[in-house]
Order: sequence, then structure tokens, then C-alpha cells
Amino acid sequence: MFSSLGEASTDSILALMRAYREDPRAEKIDLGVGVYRDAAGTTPIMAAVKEAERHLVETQETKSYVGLSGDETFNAAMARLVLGDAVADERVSAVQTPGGSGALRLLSELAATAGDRPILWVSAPTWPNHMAVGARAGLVCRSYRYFDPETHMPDTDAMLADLSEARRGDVVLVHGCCHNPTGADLDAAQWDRLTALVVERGLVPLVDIAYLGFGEGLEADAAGLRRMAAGVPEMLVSVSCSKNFGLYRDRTGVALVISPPHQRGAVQATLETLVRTNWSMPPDHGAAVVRTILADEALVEMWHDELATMRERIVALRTGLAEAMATHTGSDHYSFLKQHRGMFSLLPASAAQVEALRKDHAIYVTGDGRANLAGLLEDRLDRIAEAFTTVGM
Ligand code: PLP
Ligand code: TYF
Repeated sequence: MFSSLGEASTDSILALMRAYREDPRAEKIDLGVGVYRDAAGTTPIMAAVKEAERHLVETQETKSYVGLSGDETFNAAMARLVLGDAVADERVSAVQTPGGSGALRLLSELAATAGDRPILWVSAPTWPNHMAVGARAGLVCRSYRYFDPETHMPDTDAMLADLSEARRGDVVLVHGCCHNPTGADLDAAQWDRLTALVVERGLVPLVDIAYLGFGEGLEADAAGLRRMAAGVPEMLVSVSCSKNFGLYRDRTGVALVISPPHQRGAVQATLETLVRTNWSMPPDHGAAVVRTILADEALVEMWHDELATMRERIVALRTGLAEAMATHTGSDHYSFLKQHRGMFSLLPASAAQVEALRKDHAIYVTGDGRANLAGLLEDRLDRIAEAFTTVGM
């Protein structure tokens, strides 16, 4: 049975994580995998999460199965958190998923099941798992131009030109905020232009939002997605609680589908069929934690404060690195770091420069030059800027 198996294709980000772990150099710096770290270099459990967990331990009475779609209270609270009041409840279907990845997989399968062989359009570049998950779910994938390396910002004209080749019913994957890997987000006017094209050509947006609250704040980060949701007849949304609740390993997310009200029953039923044939029932713990936090005013406030601290730390590190680069290069070439949002920025680094950073300076960024700025430590900014300059970046 297994003789036909070739070398397994590995996720480049996860492979880098392993290489970092195996590097014996004490001075090594991990700017690879997208995990938030505090000033001590750790990824702590948020206090609001700890509090909710304590409450759950004391009050939870059963570990019996949750339903196929998970916890309805969690789903409704997440729909509210992400969509606000942009669309009427009667248009929204929701299922709790194992992480944002579970939501992406489910929504890709929904598109493959319901659509007429739709193409999944993803930004170039994008998170490597997007195409992999889409393809595994049976979708043909194509990419649209997104990033302008000159301005370090989105190239909307190129994006819209490429997407004008999409056929009616094709799915367009859009990053909700904090674009991974570039850090370059669409502004309100760019969201509106994309929405107009989606409506005109009958496309179905799949908005993937894994960093809500990491850019400018919960409301600001959801604003573009909500503008689009209010303007389109159909939309898919994959939401991750991994980063903004720090629940990475508890695998917590939600898949939302916006449809006309009369189709909601069929959509929800199809989602549940897909759930049953994938993981049958979602894992409970992370969603129970999120539900507990979002239902309690004091915990919500605690969570907001902690999220703000994380966001402000990332913004401060962005400014710090931009300033250190200005000092080392005598130019403002790296001021784009301050325009970018979220944990990542795509640095102007060649494959050889990425390799030199790793070999000569023990600094790990992904092969395409993506740096996780939340992996920086304040007292190393100067060393990093010096290394970037030394390798000629
Ligand atoms: N989408 C993007 C853009 C991501 O960067 C990630 C990774 O964290 C995910 C989705 C999925 O996250 P998870 O499955 O860990 O919730
Ligand atoms: O982009 C990242 O680094 C995060 C973490 O298969 C991640 O999204 C990376 C790869 C992967 C799963 C999660």
C-alpha cells in the first residue's frame, strides 16, 4: 500500500520551526512561525482564558458530545464579534471548527460540493496552507497578484485585473486583516472596489480572518470584511481564535456562511454533513473558553486589555525595527514596517539573504522573507537591524 508514497510535501513554515528547534546556537532568534511572544519571549496563556478555564473546571458537568455544529452560543457570539450587525442573523449559518484551518477546509469542501467546479483564487503570496487545503478539498487553485514589492503595499489594479478573469461562482480568498505573509492590508476604498467586482462578476468571497484584533483593534480590523459582507449576496468566512485568544493548540475556530435567508437551512445542513464526515463533532474546550469570556463583561474587558497589550507591543516593535533600520542604513527604506498590520511583514530579502541570516546570524525568517515581528525582543532590535544590513537587505 505505501510503496507508491513519495517524499511527503512539508509545510515550509513548520519545517523552519523544526530547523530552529534543532539549532544549538544560544543567540538564535525565531522570526519564523506566526506565534505571538511577549517581552520574555514566551507565548503565555491569557489571563481571561485562565479565568474562564477555572470557571469551566468548576461548573462543567459533562463531557458528552456537543452537536455537529458545536456550541450555538459560541457560534452566535463569534458571528457577532466578526460580522457586527453587517448582515441579518437569518442570513448567517455557522459551525464551530477545529481552528481556522478546520473552517477553511470545511468551506472549501462546501464550495466544491455546492459550486459548479469553482476555481479558488488566492493572493500571491499567501499562507501556504490556503492552496494546499483548497486543492485537497478538490478545488482548482489560481493566484491573483496582490503585493507590490516597490510600495510594499497591495497593488489593487493588478488584483482587480487578475480577478476580472474569474468566472461566475469562483471563490476569491481574501485575508480579513493582517495579511499573511505580507502585512499589507486593503483600505476601505480598496475593499469597496473588490466588493464591486465580486458583485459585478458573481464571485463568492472567502474571507479568512485569523488575526482579528492584532492590527488596529477588533472593530477596525473587522471593518473591511463587514463592508464586503453588507454588500454581497453570498460570502464564506473562516475565523480562527488561535491568535487573538492565544488558544493555538486547543483548535478553536468557526466557519460562517452568508446566504439569502431562504437558503440558510440547506447551507447549515450541508455544513453539518461535511462536519460529520470530517471530524464528526468539534473539540469543545477552546470554544467553551471563548464562549465563557464573551458572555461575561468583566472577562471581555480583561481580554480586550490583553489583546490591546499584544497589539501595542507589535506596533512598538514595528516602530523600533524601522528606526533601527533607519539608523543602520541611513535611509527610510524600512518605514513600510510601520504601515503594515499584524504580526508579519514581507521583507525585501532574496533566498540567499534569508539563508545568510540563518547561517551567519542565527536569525530565522521564512524562505520568502516573511518576518514575524511578534517574535522580536526589544533588546535585540539593533542586532537584527545590523544583521539585515550586513547581508545587504
Ligand atoms: N489563516 C491564516 C492566514 C493563518 O495564518 C492561520 C494560521 O495560524 C490560519 C488561517 C489557521 O489558524 P488555526 O488553524 O491555527 O486556527
Ligand atoms: O503562518 C504561520 O506561521 C501561522 C502558523 O501549517 C502556522 O499561521 C503555520 C503553518 C501551518 C499551520 C500554522
